Amino acid sequence: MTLVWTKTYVTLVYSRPTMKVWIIFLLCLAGQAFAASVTGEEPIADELVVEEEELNLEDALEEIVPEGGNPVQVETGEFDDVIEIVEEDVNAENPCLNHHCKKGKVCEVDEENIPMCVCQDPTSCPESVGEYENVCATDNTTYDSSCHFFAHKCSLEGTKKGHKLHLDYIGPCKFIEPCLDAELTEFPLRMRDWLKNVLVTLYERDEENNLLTEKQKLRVKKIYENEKRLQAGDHSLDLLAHDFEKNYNMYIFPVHWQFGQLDQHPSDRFLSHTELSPLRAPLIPMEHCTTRFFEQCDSDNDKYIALEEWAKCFGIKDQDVDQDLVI
Ligand SMILES: *[C@@H]1O[C@H](CO)[C@@H](O)[C@H](O)[C@H]1NC(C)=O
Ligand SMILES: [Ca+2]
Ligand SMILES: [Ca+2]
Repeated sequence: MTLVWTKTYVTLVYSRPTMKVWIIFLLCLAGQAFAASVTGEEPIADELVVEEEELNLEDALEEIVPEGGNPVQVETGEFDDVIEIVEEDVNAENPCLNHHCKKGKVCEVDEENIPMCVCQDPTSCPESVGEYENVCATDNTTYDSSCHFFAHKCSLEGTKKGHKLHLDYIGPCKFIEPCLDAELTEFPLRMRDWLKNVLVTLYERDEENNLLTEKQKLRVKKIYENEKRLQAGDHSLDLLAHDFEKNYNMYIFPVHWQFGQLDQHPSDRFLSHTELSPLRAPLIPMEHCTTRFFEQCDSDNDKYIALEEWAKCFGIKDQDVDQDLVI
């Protein structure tokens, strides 16, 4: 199952400028390592290269990482409610040329040649060529592609059903084992370790100073240079738990950092379902505790994960939650 994660990021590699490639590649490896510790599979780096040609996850990914988005600073976009951007271009003969519509809609002109966004006919979506293009929605229905999903969601616009319908995860709907209490406690252990390793790896590869900001680098430097740091590897849960206790301080920043990467639409210290998706959607098929973990993170049940809630579910103490670390 680690492949899903791999594919997701490999596609990104080929649709972004080269500097971004590294980030994705690294995330990819890290993601594999994270997922592999559940499945018992060894991370296989070769897959990264092999899979590239078969992939056409663009649509699905657009909502995970929109165009030009730094996959680490994942820009989630309101993929259910993207603001329609209308650019005037006097030279354009086709009024639809620069008229952007949100996902699920396409531009058409009315009798007066005024462009407008209308729901896309699902049959006009490119035919999906493989299961990896499928997406599973929150109603446990598989859609051929995210295009098909958003076209359908558009047709429900204004209804309660439509409002509640979201893209849940990448891939066809499948039976996802219930997450047991004991397994749920493992999730943050591995996730924290993974976040820390992603950051350290970004730091190591940051030759051109593009992967992390100066402020972020200062924070990661301390972790990187700490001799007591637990090196990346396939560690037992006992060791991870022990390390979290012993080297607790090293985990504070990575947890804040990930929150900041997701909290961009808007950056209000709350994560919406949409903002969380770039992390959730590729993870769910591999990590059966993902949904339950993030559900229980929202301890006040308001459908948003506040910074305090986020930090708490990763085991960060109240007194260590710091807005200024979300950089
Ligand atoms: C969702 O659909 C899959 C495949 O059709 C099925 O195996 C699974 O049990 C369903 N899950 C739920 C929660 O209904
Ligand atoms: Ca937000
Ligand atoms: Ca909440």
